[in-house]
Amino acid sequence: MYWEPEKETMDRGDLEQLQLERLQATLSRVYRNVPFYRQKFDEFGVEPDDFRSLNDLRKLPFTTKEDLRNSYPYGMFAVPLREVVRIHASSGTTGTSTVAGYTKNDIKTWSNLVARILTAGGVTKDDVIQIAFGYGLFTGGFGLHYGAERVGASVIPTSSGNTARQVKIMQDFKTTALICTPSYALLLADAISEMGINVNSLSLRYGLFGAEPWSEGMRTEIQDRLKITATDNYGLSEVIGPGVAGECLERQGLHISEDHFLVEVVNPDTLEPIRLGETGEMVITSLTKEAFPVIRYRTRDLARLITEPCPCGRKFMKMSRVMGRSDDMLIIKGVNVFPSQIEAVLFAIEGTEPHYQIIVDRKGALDDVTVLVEASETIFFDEMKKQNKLITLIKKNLASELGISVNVKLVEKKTLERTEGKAKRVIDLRKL
Ligand code: DLL
Repeated sequence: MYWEPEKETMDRGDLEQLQLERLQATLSRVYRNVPFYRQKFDEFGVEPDDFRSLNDLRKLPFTTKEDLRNSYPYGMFAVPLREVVRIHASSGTTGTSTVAGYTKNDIKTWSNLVARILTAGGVTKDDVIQIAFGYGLFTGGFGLHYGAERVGASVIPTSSGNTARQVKIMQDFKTTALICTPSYALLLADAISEMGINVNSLSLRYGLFGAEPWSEGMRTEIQDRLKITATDNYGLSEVIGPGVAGECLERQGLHISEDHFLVEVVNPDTLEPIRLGETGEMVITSLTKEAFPVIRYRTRDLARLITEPCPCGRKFMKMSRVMGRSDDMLIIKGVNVFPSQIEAVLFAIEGTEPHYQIIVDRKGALDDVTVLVEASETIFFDEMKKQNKLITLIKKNLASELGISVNVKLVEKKTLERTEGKAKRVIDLRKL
């Protein structure tokens, strides 16, 4: 089922024509209204009229998070503040936060884009949707909320936290679709079993998860434990929030709403375009946003584009799941390692709980990595011999996946910190 069939199944040629028209309009708008972009155009000796094909976009430089921070709070807005009806901001945990503004039209567009993703993930107006993303400056709660209302579903804005209450509401209000981060979905699954509730007695059918990286193993775990079909959706506040891309029920990659976002994939070191289908950093240009357009925004997210046609009939190109952020990549003994690779190994091993943390430290000149894994109760209270056997197995599988050896430590169930939002997988003591 499609939300906007005429757009989602658009012929490639028509789509590229639409993208070009919208790109030209966006470029003229930012040239006229955003001093930062006008300066870049001037510096690179180009004018809005010089963009005759989609490839011409390469005449412009990239925009970075740093650029957005330098224009804090409203410097990148392309409309006067009186036309802005909503303001969100990123958390700013790694520096000044970035601020996103929306006009009335932007909110309409955004709701539609989220409605597409919800529909692709199996949700209809007959669903009762529990939104357990934080409502506030974070785009997750409000973004999904407006999209869910647009679909016409019954929306329960529980926001994040208060896990026992979430479960009670899920039970009493007969929630059919759950929306939150994948790590919070697992925490809810734990709470459901601890409260002695049989998951089959709940009405849950679909889960739409996003806002953080997760592995196929984690999807299997969530689907098995909550008895739902779980899809992945992607977005970022600088680009619009949730609604940039989302999986259909095939669950083989996330359809990008290409009529609103132009995606390039570049080598994060050289910034050169890479061959179609290879993994690189996603760079996104907004094609319809009014208040806060972004041109060639470097997301830092690593993924690859999938061009094979999807059996669902949508024509939009897909992106693979995000394997991690280029700034999350660990370089251990000279080898590049992503937390998601470690997660994939752990989830395939019997006897471990789906909770882990990666501690990176420096011993002398060398990086030293310890993976803390929660062991299931039976293993933990078992004889040392069994525990050691499990540790050896995890180490062996990690070494063969990563190509380097890391330390592994089993910890008791529930010792690692749980989050209601985005999980913190890596603790880097080198930076502390
Ligand atoms: O997380 C927007 C969002 C909300 C997306 C709810 C989906 C659902 P930010 O807080 O600005 O916005 O964080 C954006 O989160 O650059 C990625 O690194 C990461 N991220 C988002 N979705 C996914 C995903 C929201 N499905 C940053 N898989 C992005 C992996 C994701 N990483």
